[in-house]
Amino acid sequence: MNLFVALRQAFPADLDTCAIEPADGPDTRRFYTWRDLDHASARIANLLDSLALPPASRIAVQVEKSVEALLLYLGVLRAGHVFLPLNTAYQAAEIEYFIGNAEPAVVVCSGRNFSWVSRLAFQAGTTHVFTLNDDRTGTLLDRAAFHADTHTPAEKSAGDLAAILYTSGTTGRSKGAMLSHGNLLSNAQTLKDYWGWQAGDVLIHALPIFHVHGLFVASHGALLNGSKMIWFTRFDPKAVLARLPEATVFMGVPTLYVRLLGEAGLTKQACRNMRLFVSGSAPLLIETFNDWRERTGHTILERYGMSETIMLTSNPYRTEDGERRGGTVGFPLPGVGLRVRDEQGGALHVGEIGGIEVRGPNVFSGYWRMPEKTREEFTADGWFKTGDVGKIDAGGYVTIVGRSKDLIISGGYNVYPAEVEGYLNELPGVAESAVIGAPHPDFGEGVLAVVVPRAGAALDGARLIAALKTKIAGFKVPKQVFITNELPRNTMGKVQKNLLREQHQGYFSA
Ligand code: MLC
Ligand code: AMP
Repeated sequence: MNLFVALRQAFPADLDTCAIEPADGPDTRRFYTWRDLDHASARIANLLDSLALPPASRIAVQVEKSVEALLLYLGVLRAGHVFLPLNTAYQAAEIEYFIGNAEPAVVVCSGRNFSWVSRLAFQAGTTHVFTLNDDRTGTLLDRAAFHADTHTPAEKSAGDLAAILYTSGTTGRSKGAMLSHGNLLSNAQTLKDYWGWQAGDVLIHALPIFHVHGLFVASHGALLNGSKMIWFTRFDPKAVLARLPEATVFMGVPTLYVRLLGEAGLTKQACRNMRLFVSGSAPLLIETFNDWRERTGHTILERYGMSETIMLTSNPYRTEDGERRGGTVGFPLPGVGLRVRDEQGGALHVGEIGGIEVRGPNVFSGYWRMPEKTREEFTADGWFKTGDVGKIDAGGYVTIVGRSKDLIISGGYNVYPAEVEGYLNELPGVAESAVIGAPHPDFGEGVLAVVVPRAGAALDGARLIAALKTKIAGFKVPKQVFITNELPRNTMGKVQKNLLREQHQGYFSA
């Protein structure tokens, strides 16, 4: 079934009630009814139909968060094309790669980026570039306004592609994880049940909508339950706190919880109507888990997932299913298989640490146009190797203890050291570099770089940082660069990042 059809069927009978209430942005007096969602997504789908694109065309979207951006997602599903969201922090070199690799038929960008994005898009063979700004202006909506507000959704089967999410590789370039209508719908239905979504729920939506957490887990959750969303275009802890008494569900990466805890107004009283706080995308520190319980009386439910699989595990919602255990990511979700294997692929005993492998209706079909990479990431018997390292205890709780992939997660965003090192090494005077993560009180992990100058070159860390900021997304840029004469290497010549991590582990906390 087309995912859009399932979401649309979940709309409440009274289409004139509020579906989305903007809590910030240009016009907070305006709100969106379920009928508005239906009509606006129909107009966008009709516009896409009018372009006579090949079936399952990629629609690449790099726009600021807005309700209209979500409507564009729904319109793309409705028309049967493939949604390709892109982080607004990505700059030209990053966008050039995504567009070149995905070959989208349509690109939607914000008006202020039109000149450079459209140049890259047309070079890559894209035929249509529209603009969409966060104040409801832009050519996309101008054009959609001429189209009918009814639309028969494209027929889709479970295996048909619905979205591509780019996720960086350990080595080499980003890979597009291909997610189908069936992947997304089955996972959304599982979470609706497992997290006890109920009548009267109201979700505070304060995450970006270009990644799994905000776009799928949060939005699908509310839509599939016909629940209202209080919609923030950016996370501001004070503003979120002010609306908390009206809400029942909140989802965030750990940084959002850390920042909310920094607000004196976070009290049991402020959370009096809340039913569920969900955390994920990065490890939630046990201190944050405990402090939250102390301050609010609520136990955060931590879950674990990834772009390739959407949600994999969750702590229980209902007490009869068990307690929510801090420091763990709970149990594999119903229908999800999860096992832990040693480096040779051998089975491990309860409590032993190894690579986490998964399978289930939520697991993606492969990386866009990378059959080799896809094969490498699946075992011979069809399990996906997550690259996360963990264990399962006797009670079935899964704990993630680390990652075999060289990945830093900063504030819920993934940073691949190899990518940042590649950019650093191209800067004048740099001989080589090593990028590492160090514990960070706000972001969980913060990015640091250690750089070796070329013979005779005098390097300045601040200059290197400034140069990187013009090339790659800001969250990937090291917060500090250390200049050194040589990198520590083992006898095989491999850089010993563990030594660098030890050396700099106190940098952000000091
Ligand atoms: C912003 N900055 C960051 C950063 N976010 N630096 C490191 N890590 C981050 N995450 C930097 C910017 O580059 C900028 O630097 C400065 O901080 C201010 O930018 P900002 O945009 O104003 O920051 P802020 O609004 O404070 O953003 C912080 C944040 C945001 C935590 C609200 O990062 C965020 O929304 N994170 C959520 C990410 C998310 O949704 N992840 C889910 C992935 S899905 P300068 O130097 O220019 O000032 C997934 C699967 C799963 O992982 O399981 O869910
Ligand atoms: P992404 O590729 O952006 O989807 O990021 C997925 C990765 O985020 C996973 O492979 C994990 O390493 C990490 N992750 C997600 N949720 C959690 C969690 N609750 N605890 C620890 N790591 C997590």
